[in-house]
Amino acid sequence: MKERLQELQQEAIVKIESANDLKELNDVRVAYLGKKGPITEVLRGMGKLSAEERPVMGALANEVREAIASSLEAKQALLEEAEVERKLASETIDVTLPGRPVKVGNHHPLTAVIEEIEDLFLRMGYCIAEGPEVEKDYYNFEALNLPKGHPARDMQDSFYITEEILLRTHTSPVQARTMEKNQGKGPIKIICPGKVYRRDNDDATHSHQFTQIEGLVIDENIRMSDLKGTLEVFAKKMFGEEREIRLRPSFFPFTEPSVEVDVSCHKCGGHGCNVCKGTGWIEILGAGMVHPNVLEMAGYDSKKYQGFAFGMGPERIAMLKYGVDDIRHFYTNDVRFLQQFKRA
Ligand code: FA5
Repeated sequence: MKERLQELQQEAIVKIESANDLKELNDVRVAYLGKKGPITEVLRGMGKLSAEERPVMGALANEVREAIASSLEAKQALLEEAEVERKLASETIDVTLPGRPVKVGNHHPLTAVIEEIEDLFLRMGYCIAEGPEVEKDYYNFEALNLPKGHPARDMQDSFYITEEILLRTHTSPVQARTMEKNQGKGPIKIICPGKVYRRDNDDATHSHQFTQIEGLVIDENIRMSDLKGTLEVFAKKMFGEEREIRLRPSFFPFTEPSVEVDVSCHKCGGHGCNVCKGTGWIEILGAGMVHPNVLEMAGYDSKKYQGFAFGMGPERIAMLKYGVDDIRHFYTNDVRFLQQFKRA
């Protein structure tokens, strides 16, 4: 038994020495020190030994185990060190390689223009109001003086979901909702940005889904001159201090009188060019004094309160401001286009 134990020790040490990696070393550990290993096997035969021999053999078996264990430990340390060295050699970093460029994103031009418009009106004391894009026919049309069957509904070809529900065609329903919420009392000064939908054919200046920003001011003694002054400030801040505006008579069922607002062409200064189609003016929005019927329907006393409202399309404003020739560029998300609008 003594010889067998010494033989096993030598055998194990040879195998430990020749192990090439941690896995092989572990296999040796399991083979020699495991419960089913040869040392355990030898110890099982101890029962046949005399009482004097037994402790001697037990001590020898422990020595053999410890010798194998410590040589396993030493080899493991060597192999681990070799593994670290191998990794370091294979993962050498070439610090002279050029770095990978980091792509920095920026605001979508439309978002940037909407935020610019919002900031401008917030500084003039307006609040931002929002409303649902899936809207009731009542708020989109009826509460805005457009009863069912009114011919002016054809001005905004609509996506209906049911007879009473549609995708809003403009942001004006937010005015109706806000006035109704105020229960006919007190002033209102809001702008309402948001998405709107129309069954328009997509072309260079039309999209079936686009954005609008509505403005609404309600108070006592509000006049057309307040509307004009507000829009003049807006045009100068948006397109340059030397810009002028002009109001042309128009028609919207929810405003009376109604106007289309033009701004003098920023490219030619009003002399006429390809941007303004030779007229010197560019149309930017629709506006007017809130129709008394709209005020009354929302519970406001139209003798006491007056108001003005306007609605603009930020896509068209962005097109004018940045000289974009096709509205579809805003929706096709070509990074070559989007990257040109880095904020200062
Ligand atoms: C309206 O939608 C009115 N609600 C605006 C208004 C509000 C008038 C309050 C008076 C008082 P209009 O249909 O003209 O008006 O649309 C307003 C703006 O939306 C237009 O000047 C234009 O800039 C933009 N617009 C209209 N249709 C499209 C379209 N298909 N694609 C992109 N922009 C559009």
